[in-house]
Amino acid sequence: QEYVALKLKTLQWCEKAKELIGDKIPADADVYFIPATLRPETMYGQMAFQNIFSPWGEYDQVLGIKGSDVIGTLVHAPLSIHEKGIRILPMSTVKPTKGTGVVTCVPSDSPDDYATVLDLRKKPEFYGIQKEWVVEEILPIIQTPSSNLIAKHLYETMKINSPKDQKLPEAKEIAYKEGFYSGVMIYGEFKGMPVQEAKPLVKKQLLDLGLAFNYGEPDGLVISRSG
Ligand code: ZZB
Repeated sequence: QEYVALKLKTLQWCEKAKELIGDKIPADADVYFIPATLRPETMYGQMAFQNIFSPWGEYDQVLGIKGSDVIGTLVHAPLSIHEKGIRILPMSTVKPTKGTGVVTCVPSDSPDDYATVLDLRKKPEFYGIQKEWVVEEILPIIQTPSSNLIAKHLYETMKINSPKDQKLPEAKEIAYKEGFYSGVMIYGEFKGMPVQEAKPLVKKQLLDLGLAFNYGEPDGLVISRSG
């Protein structure tokens, strides 16, 4: 899998993380969260950064910190319309075995992200988050024959009703195909261009700006892949 690994710079730690980090990380150090994506062309619509509940890998040399300890932390997301930063939020369906185990949230084009965003807004107390951290308005980025918000469209027409819905892998495949083969950019610098052409250009832009790097992962490494 040819991923793009994004560099999300930490702007402000949440209270819990501050406490745990103490003086283990110098106050002026740049700290990045690194989600892996296959859809660099959707990065304009990042509106939350989702972290796993389970502990991070053993490779963390400086300190060990759980995903749940950094929820609410403010990070800068490359190209996102939310220039003041986005909050780290929980996602119960993140796989610790894929990519870096953390993922960026694009509810316009990812059915999994759309389902999670709806659930987070429905149960903020359960997730221990503030409702305002989950932005209400979803930015349309790609027009396909069926919608300019394909994730919402599939969620509704396929009658998906939770982040754990069995129909989500199928919805993801449809969204990938439709976005790639018949999608046209309707936001950003490459507006008007087919997704197939814009994708490598957005990727190059992220790499040139030093906001991302290439990240390859053998397909076989992933344990619970769908399809
Ligand atoms: C942003 C994005 C926007 C993504 C989109 C998808 C879509 P795949 O196809 O199964 O290989 N991802 C990355 N790491 C994880 C993880 N540890 N657990 C769960 N999801 C993860 O999956 C690759 C995609 O899965 C990546 O691309 C990432 O989400 C997510 F509009 O990044 B993506 C139709 C999909 N649209």
